Formats: sequence, C-alpha cells, structure tokens
Amino acid sequence: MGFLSGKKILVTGVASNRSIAWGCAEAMHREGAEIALTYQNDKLKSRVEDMAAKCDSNMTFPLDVGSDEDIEALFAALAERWDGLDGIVHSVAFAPREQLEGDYVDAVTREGFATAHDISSYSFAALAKAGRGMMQGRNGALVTMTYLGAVRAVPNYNVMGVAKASLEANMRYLAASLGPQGTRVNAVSAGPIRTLAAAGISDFRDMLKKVEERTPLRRNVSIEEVGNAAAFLCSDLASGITGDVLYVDTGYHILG
Ligand code: 0WD
Repeated sequence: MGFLSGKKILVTGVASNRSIAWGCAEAMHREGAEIALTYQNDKLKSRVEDMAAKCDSNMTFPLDVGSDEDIEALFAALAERWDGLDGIVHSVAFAPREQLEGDYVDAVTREGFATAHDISSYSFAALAKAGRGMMQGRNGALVTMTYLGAVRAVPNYNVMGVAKASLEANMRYLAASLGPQGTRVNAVSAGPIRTLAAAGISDFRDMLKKVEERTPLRRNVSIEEVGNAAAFLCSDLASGITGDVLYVDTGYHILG
C-alpha cells in the first residue's frame, strides 16, 4: 500500500512525458492515488488520454487556466465522478517567448508582464478557489512548481522570475487562507529540467551545464525526483508542512 492510497489528486500541466506534471502523476499513481489529468488544448488531448491510461485513469479534462469557464467546468466534471478531492498539482506556466531573452528592462512589456502573472501565478489561486469546496475537511494539499528565479535575478528568466515570486507569495496567502479548513499549500522549487516549457528560455542548455558543474550533487534533477517530492507534500506524511517552498534542485540554491 502506497502513502497516497485512497487519495484523489488532480494534476494539471501534462504536455509531454518530459513534463514535471508527468513525474508527479507517475509518482502519485505509484503511491496509490487515483489521478485525473488536464490538457491545455485539443492537440494534447489524445496524448494526455494515453498518459492517463498509464496511471489506470480515464479521467482527463480540458483546461486552459486563462479561462474561468474552463475552470468552472473542470470542477463540475470532477464533482460528478469524485465525492471529494485530496490534492491539486499546479504545474503550469507561460510567458511570451520574447520576454525570456536578453536584458530584463528591454524585454519586459505591460502585456507580457500581465500574461505571465495571469497564467503562471493567478491560475494557482483560481484553482484553489474553485477546488476548495471539494477539498474541505479532507486534509488535502495543493502543490505548485516554482524556480529559483523567484528569489534571484537569473539571466533570461526575466518576467517569469517576477511571476514566480508572485506565485510563491500567492502560495503563502493560500496556505493562510485554506489552513483552517485543513488544506495545506506548498511549492516545489525544481532545478532546471529539459521540458517543452524550458525550450522557450534562451541559453537553457548553458543553465543545465552550469548547474551540473557547480551544484553539490554535481548533476541535474529529474522529473521523477520532483514528482516524489510533490507526492510527499500531498501525502499525510507532510501533515505538518504548509506555506513552504521545498527545493528539489540537487542543492544548487545553497551556493553563493
Ligand atoms: O526547468 C524547468 N523545466 C522548471 C520548470 C524548473 C522549475 C520550475 N518549473 C515549472 C514551470 O515554470 C511550470 O510552472 O514547472 C512547471 C511545469 O513546467 P514543465 O514541466 O517544465 O513544462 P511543460 O512540460 O512544457 O509543461 C508546462 C505546460 C505547458 O506546456 P507548453 O510547453 O505548451 O507551454 O503548462 C501548460 C502547457 O501544457 N500550460 C497551460 N495549461 C493550461 N492553461 C497553459 C494554460 N493557459 N499554459 C501553459
């Protein structure tokens, strides 16, 4: 019996088998959770259905986190199948590509800033708001994915770093707000991983190489390792942890 046995968990942000969300879904399934997955658009539908099947699930739902109608429809559909919800994994982020290269002041625009914050940060609060009823009184947990660029000025990460800082503060406010109903809220700060989203960041390969050379464990982190940490945070093993950022980055963040 796994440590998530009997839990029902919604995982957003699966775009490929390299997605961090997929690492989360696999780890959570392995630990006995029932999984529901979302896909951003019709192009991803059949791929995500196949991936859900690997988790013994036929629960897949469309979700563009920029759409309130999608969010409402998602939780209505979930409520038809599940009598409650124990976990939500928020593994979604977006900023227009031209925001993620070069000098921050040159690159940032009002529109780019707004989009990055809407899709990458507000959406976490939106999911919490829509899901809180189903999570009420079940010792449930929400987990989001952040990055060191929230607290340090990382070259090229630019407005996404500002949005991640917002996401981390958002996580703390949600933890304070949902704690009284027994729901915990945390973030995993992952080291760089080659995924579709990462491909949009200029010089990402150099980032991976730099981490490998300097980080205490002298290697990059995997989606399996991030997934294991998210599974732990969603489980009762983490029952005393809320409002925290857990670094899963082979130790890179401790370096000066
Ligand atoms: O190095 C990395 N890969 C790190 C990623 C290090 C630390 C943190 N993260 C974060 C990301 O910022 C993000 O919050 O982890 C989360 C997941 O990212 P990922 O697994 O690296 O990326 P990916 O496999 O591309 O999944 C993210 C997906 C999108 O993929 P694309 O490639 O199409 O951008 O988020 C989804 C989308 O499927 N997404 C949306 N889903 C619903 N509504 C939306 C949206 N509006 N926009 C993007």
